[in-house]
Amino acid sequence: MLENWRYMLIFRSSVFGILVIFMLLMMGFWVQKENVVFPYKNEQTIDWSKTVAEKSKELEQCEKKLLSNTAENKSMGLNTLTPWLAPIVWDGTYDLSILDKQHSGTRIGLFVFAVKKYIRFLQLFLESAERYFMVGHKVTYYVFTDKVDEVVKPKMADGRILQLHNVVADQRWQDVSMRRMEILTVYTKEYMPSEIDYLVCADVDMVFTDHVGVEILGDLVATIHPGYFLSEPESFTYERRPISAAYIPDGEGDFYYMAAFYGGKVDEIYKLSVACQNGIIEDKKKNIEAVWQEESHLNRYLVYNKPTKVLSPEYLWDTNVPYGDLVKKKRFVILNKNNQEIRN
Ligand code: 4GW
Ligand code: MN
Repeated sequence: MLENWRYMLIFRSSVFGILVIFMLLMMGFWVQKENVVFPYKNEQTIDWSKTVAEKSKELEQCEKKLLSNTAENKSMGLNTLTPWLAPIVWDGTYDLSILDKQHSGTRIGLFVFAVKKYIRFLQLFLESAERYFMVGHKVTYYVFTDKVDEVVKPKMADGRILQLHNVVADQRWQDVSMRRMEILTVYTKEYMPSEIDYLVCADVDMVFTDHVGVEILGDLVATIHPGYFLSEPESFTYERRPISAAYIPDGEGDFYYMAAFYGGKVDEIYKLSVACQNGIIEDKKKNIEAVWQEESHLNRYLVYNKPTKVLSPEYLWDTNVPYGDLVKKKRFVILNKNNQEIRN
């Protein structure tokens, strides 16, 4: 008897359950029909073109990354981060208003040699720097020349200082170029620590053509050579002779940096210049010279002392090299010089 009751109860509750499910399903159909469940169906669809436009900056960077990741072009030169996660500065990768505030009060040095016939480049270099280099910040120009009397002082903004220094004019141009390292070892130790926070070293046969500001500052900063930003490391023109102090073995090295624009904290440039100068002296003792003089020693140093920031070829452009369309801003441009005319 008791068993029967139990079956009756189970049977009844199952029938009841099925009925409830059936009713819910019917309600569902009704509700959907009345457009209550999906009321947003009639609302506006997303305007993707607008979203895409807003994201254009990000996409530009993605585009660069995609380009650099294709099979035929594994070059790292278009990335925005190095493999050791240092930023590679391209237009659009930094917020200048934040950085300018962070650097209010920062003192920046610009080191340049204008020896012998290269004095002719100095005026344009300085005038363009007044227009584009670290505008609104404290700047000291450290100009080294054998012709102090011939220097034309540009009209300078407040907070900017021009220091003129005499330097010997080496006979060989290679020595003129390398002499810069020796002078750096002295000034970054003796004078600059009390005068500036960061030092930027530049070639003089150049002109600033667009903004170059505090976004380039970092502990140790170097610029990718415009002729090699798409190249594979095997084709970098590092010093490949093991006998040289600038030797870099195959398989090592990340970028080919150009010695025409690099910088960092004064003590970092002190360490860099001492290492490079020692390499130059070692090579001289062996009666050899690195393939690209101090640029080779600089590249060697930067393989084993990774820069904390890398500048894209926007910061060192050469109008004679291809793929300029990948480099939207050309901020610091190499002058086309008449080699015959300026040769010493
Ligand atoms: C060939 O006769 C010369 S002269 C190659 C360099 C010379 C030179 C270089 C010079 O007579 N005086 C001088 O002050 N320099 C400095 O070294 C100057 O700051 C110049 O920008 C830097 C490197 O030389 P560069 O610009 O000729 O090197 P590249 O061709 O690699 O940019
Ligand atoms: Mn140059």
